[in-house]
Amino acid sequence: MFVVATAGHVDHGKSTVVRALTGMEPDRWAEERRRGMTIDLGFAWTTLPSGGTVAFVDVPGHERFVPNMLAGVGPVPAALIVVAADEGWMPQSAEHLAALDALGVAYGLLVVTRADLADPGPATARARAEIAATSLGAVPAVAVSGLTGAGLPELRAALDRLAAQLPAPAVDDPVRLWVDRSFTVRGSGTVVTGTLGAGRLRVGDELELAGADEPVRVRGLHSLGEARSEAAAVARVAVNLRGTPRDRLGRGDALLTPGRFHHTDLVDVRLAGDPAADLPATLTLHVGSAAVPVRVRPLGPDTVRLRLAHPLPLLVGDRALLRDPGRHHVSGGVRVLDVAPPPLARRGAAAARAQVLAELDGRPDLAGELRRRRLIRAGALIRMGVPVHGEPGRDRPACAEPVAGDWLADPAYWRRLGEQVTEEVARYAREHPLQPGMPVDALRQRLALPDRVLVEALVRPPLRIHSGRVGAAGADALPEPVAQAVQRVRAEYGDRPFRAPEAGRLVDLGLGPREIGAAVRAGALLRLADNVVLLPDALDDAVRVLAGLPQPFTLSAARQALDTTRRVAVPLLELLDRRGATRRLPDDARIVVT
Ligand SMILES: Nc1nc2c(ncn2[C@@H]2O[C@H](COP(=O)(O)OP(=O)(O)OP(=O)(O)O)[C@@H](O)[C@H]2O)c(=O)[nH]1
Ligand SMILES: [Mg+2]
Repeated sequence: MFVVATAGHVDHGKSTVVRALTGMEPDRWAEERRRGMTIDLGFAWTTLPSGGTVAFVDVPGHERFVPNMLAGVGPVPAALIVVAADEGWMPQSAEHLAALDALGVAYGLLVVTRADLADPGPATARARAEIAATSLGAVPAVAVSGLTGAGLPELRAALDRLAAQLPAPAVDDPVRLWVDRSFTVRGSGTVVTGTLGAGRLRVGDELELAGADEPVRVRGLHSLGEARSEAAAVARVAVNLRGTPRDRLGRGDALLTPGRFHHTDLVDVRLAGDPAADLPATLTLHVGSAAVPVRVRPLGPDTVRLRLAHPLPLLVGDRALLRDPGRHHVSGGVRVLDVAPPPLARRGAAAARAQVLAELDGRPDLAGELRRRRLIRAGALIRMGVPVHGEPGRDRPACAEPVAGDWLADPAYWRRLGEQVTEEVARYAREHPLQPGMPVDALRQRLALPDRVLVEALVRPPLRIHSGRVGAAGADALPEPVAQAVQRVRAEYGDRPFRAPEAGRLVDLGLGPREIGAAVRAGALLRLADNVVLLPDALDDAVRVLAGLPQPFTLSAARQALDTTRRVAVPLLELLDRRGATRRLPDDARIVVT
């Protein structure tokens, strides 16, 4: 199937030619048929001589309904430009063509209708000249009469040739179905329709709906009036949604493959063509079937920042159109350069941003994004429309390799971070000589990194992470001054291991509360109570000595056997009790547990 939208001035015969080709009525509303005028989008389809199917999105020509026209052509990559032989080129011929040009529509046909009423030659020549100057370029032209049927076989053949030219649809891309219609079917609930330009839909799929917390589920699927279990792009589809009230969505909403689109209300864009210097400060942005008021902030000669009245799922490279609804004027096309641009808070930030944008062309560029953003999750880039595996057919660039988790980094920035880690850890060691290394989280904050796994990935030998701290390998050994103090304790008390230094003696040895804390954390001293410390091997030695006593033994017997004082013996035995090495009996005597 391929989908083509009509375009052209009011009453030039768009609906008539669609009706003649398909035998279907594109004007769905009684009011449209009564007034003989299309108001909203119409849908019809037919089989071509080749056996292929063409589906039409028939648009209104009246200037009042240009927003409806734009919702129809927005997601459709081919156009049937209709001009009446007897009226020739008219204002909405021009406005519709400007819209197709702004959206970059590159495939189309010129149909000169009402050829029974006037010589189609002049209208054809003028229209071809106008069209040739746009993204459509030179297009084939067919003269037809809806009245006599003349030219219809030629038009069918021309549609077949157009279909053959269209690029193959990207059926594996994520789905972004712009809703052009929503209604309720009794017994089935909410149904939305749209032109599926890429990807595929299946019954049972879960889709994301902007602004909704819960995913929506595809309950049923129709294409060209028939129920399907699956529809692949390009296709007109009607999607029945399970449990989604009709007032939750309508034209301009999009159903999305979950997790694949970034919803943004701020974009930097390039204006196509020769941008008018006096672009109004507020305009309407048309993209897909959506129309959203935007505030325009000029940045560079052909770049502007758009603040959207509500967020849309936009990708880098998207084409859209700006229109001045007051002046009935298509201001021009835009190409999305950045869907997550930085705020412009500082003085001169706008000028600097303009320079950055001057280098961008809307083609997603992984290395460039990483250079500008320095560090970003792969998922976030994918949601902006930037493939993280490099270009198909090209070597995967080194920067496509995550540095940690799903984080991607600009290689130069990552190298600088590695150097900073060494500097920060050395500085921390100087400022906190008693700490066994820099806490990982302190380092993360110091480097302004958003995720701890990044710090972990940046720590390389000789640095290492031990107990949540970054230090030189072996630095969980003691800071130098403490190590020396412990050494002195060992020299002095090694042969009477249960004699704890008195408080004054500890100070003489260089062991204040902070030093004792550092030594205890590092396992170099054992703290029994405030200011009561032993060498760490004392515990095992004590158990050995106590096991040699007649069991059970009293506190006093233990004190004598260990050659120590109550000051040490009481907390030491309590510690051994807690560790289960000794057990205290009801009469306060103890036994060694074997
Ligand atoms: N004689 C003659 N009349 C035609 C032909 N095509 C359309 N008409 C008449 O022109 C009028 C407008 O035709 P439509 O098909 O409704 O035009 P349209 O472009 O769809 O109009 P809008 O949707 O309102 O923009 C109708 O009265 C048609 O009968 C034709 O080939 N020959
Ligand atoms: Mg019509």
